[in-house]
Amino acid sequence: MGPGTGALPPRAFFTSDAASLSLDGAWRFHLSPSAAAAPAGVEREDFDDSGWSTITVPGHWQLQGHGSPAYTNVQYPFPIEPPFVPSDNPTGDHRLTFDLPSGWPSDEPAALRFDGIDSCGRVWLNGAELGVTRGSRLPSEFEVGHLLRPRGNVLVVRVHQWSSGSYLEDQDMWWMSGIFRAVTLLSRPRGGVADFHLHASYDHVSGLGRLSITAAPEVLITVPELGVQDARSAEVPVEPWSAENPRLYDGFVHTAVERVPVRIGFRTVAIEDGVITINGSRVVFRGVNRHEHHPRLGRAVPRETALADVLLMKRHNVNAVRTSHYPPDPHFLQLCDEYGLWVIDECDLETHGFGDLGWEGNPSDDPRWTESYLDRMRRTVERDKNHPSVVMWSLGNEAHTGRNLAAMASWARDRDPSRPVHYEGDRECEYVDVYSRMYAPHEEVEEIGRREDTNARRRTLPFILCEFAHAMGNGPGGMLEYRELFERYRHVQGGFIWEWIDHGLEADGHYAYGGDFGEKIHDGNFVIDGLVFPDRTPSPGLVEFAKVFEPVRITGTAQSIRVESHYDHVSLDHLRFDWVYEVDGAEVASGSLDVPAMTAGEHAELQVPQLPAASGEGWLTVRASLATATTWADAGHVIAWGQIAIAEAAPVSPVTAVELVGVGDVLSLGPGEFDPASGLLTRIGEHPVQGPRLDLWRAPTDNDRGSDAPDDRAWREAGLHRLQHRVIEVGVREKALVVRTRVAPPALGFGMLADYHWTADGGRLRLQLDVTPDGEWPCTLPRLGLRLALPAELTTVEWFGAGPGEAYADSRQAVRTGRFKSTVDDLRTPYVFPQENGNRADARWLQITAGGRGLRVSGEPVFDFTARRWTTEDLDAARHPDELKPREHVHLNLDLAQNGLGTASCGPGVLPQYRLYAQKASFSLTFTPLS
Ligand code: IPT
Repeated sequence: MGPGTGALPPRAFFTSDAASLSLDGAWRFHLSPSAAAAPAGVEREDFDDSGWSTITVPGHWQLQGHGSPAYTNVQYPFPIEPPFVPSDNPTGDHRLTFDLPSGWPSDEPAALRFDGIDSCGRVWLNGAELGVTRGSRLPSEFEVGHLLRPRGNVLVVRVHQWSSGSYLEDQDMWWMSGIFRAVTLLSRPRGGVADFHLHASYDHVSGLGRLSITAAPEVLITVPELGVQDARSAEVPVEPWSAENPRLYDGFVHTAVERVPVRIGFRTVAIEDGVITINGSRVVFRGVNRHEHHPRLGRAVPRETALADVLLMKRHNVNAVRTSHYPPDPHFLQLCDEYGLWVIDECDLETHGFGDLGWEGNPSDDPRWTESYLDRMRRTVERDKNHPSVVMWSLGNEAHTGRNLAAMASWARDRDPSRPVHYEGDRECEYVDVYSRMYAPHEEVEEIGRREDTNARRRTLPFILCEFAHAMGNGPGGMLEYRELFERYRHVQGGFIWEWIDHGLEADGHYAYGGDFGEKIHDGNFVIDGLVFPDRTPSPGLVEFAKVFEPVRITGTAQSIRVESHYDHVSLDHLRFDWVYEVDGAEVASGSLDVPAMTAGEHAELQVPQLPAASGEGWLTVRASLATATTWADAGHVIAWGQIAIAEAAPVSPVTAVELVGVGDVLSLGPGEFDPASGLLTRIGEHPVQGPRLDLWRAPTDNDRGSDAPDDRAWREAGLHRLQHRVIEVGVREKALVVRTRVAPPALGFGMLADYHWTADGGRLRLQLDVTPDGEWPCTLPRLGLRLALPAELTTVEWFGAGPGEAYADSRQAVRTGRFKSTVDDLRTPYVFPQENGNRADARWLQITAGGRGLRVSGEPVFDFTARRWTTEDLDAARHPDELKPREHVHLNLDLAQNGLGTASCGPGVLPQYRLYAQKASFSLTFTPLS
């Protein structure tokens, strides 16, 4: 249960001008099913590995053809009897023979550094044992200078999948093993920079940066730009570092024999009156939890992928990252320094599975584990202490509470008083500096905001949501209401969405999740809960995040435009403001807007520009975009936007009942033909159709399926997925066709009376649907609307309404009113686990066509629609998107409403104002065939 053995004391991660050699690449590899079955003598230099396969280091063996990944969330996939692990402990032997580059200083010490081995590695160089690593996502260094020779060095690492360390690494992610981060040989010259701790604070009152270095006496710092030369400390006027303006000063930490390039950011983190401030200003974390994940490489995330994450975050208004639940690859933090992200750096620690035993035997309070806990914290803090981006230390995740955590906190505070300590599991806040909760519903956050907490200590602390708005599948809903709380209460300082990326792994033509590798114990698709898909395509959830958390808010009336800055540090000088005026979705004028200089947090009221008179629905869209390119986006990248309603729609002439119903084998009315028995529309103009019929069902989302009392269970118990339609009457009135039905689930007594009232004038057909609940409804409704089947070739979709993306009642900030064009295929959001998706909201009209022929639907005034090539039942039944095969129709849903999304897969459900209840309702649409 101890930490590893033989390693050098932890120190800062840096590169220098001293010699170094990357040992990444192809290694010899052999996997044994257990430690006992592993070959003897692998450490010997003359061991014959010629029959072994090769493996790429860094990498996981399970993703390179040896064994398979396995996913569990909370449960340990082995019996809980710490520190023992299964005898069937997959063991991977890795061997590499390497030469030193010419000029390697052979008489100097050298360190062999492993940035991450999962979960435990025993290391030999040239036959000599160096020690054992534990702490998968933490570095280990071994002294090897005395063992090196110019040619033919033999490095051997025996990695066990399971070790006592596994008990501390029960994070919600794939179990995958191996040397998954870089291996480097570093010359460590005598008299060089062994380690250093840079302190770079900023005094926002004086504007001075204070720089000092804690290190061996011969270590000095030079920052040419600041005129700092061979110093140990300095005080100079500087521009501060912030996530919004990540100003870095390049310098060198040096001794007579070694020079280490450093990038210095001056900033001061403080807690003042229960509020976290940075450089004197309150900050709001608009954050995400980031696991390291790549769909083919797992946690062996290449640098360009880490950069892709940072760029995507910056472009979507993310300003903070919690490195859940372990320190990331060290290069990620360099990117955070450079591009500007606040970081909560979390230690590699989670013992969640003990929760299933009521925390009986939890290592967090067991003194036998103290050294392991402290070791992990030391290695986190020492490695990452010089990063300006790191503004808080986190002890770990879901390890309950106990003395070992308290010991980590006090060690960290002692070692680095410049950063607050975070840990969500300390619910009483006995040893943390920040009160943190995960998935607290809005009302709880509101209570915390009002300082109504019964716990006196917590009432004095800043509050953050270290996890909120679970981004599993379609959702999360309710982000806007969280933002409102972050703005209402100064000490409620934002949060971190769970989570950044879906951990899907490429396999069998789709993204695999738990169970897809035949695991006996697994947690299904709970690992697919990110704002980006496994290939990092932004999901609608990320687009919504970017809008909800935009740092500038633009609102207004027909007279005035309000621009609010929600930046914490920078002014609006880097933005330009442009406007476009559209009438019925067509641009009629545009221009740029003069916005006065504004510092962080200010607002201004501006006059609406002179707009041309035009008849129709007029919307003014104002966009704030980057005036010049930054390191993370081009000039013109839109940071924020707002839409202001200027003119109302011109009235459309209503359909007046003029056509007579024709009675024969079919009933005919205007452009429509109906089946006399069912009353269903069978043809409109030249197009055969089926429907429209009342529809209340949707393919449950992960959030519908979540929680202890999931909505989808109530819906299925109410039979909403198998409603039966009984025709009460197909009534021919003179100028109307009235179809009265009762729609109800089998075996149950309640239902819905649905009356269809059809009228026509010339080429248009109008439907009024009236629904009336019959009996007591036990649950909410997934949707209330109509479905109809159209010819498969109608795949071009155009609409005037909200777009371009999908939108639901509680996740619809990111859509704007406009005219949009797409295809049935592109309307789909291919969630890794199939579920309801693709709803387009508030359509005034919709045209679904092929070569200009097809159908137009108009609302009174609006409707939502979803179009797909399969049925809702197909979608409900599918477990992976590639199971969905186009049917012989395009299926179109036209909805009055859908239930909101919520975030019940982990967290609060749909907020009351977004729930859809069975109640009396009327819904009218006009259908026009296009030919
Ligand atoms: C929370 C975990 O911290 C996180 O790792 C993840 O598992 C998340 O849940 C769900 O996806 S813990 C939970 C008990 C709220």
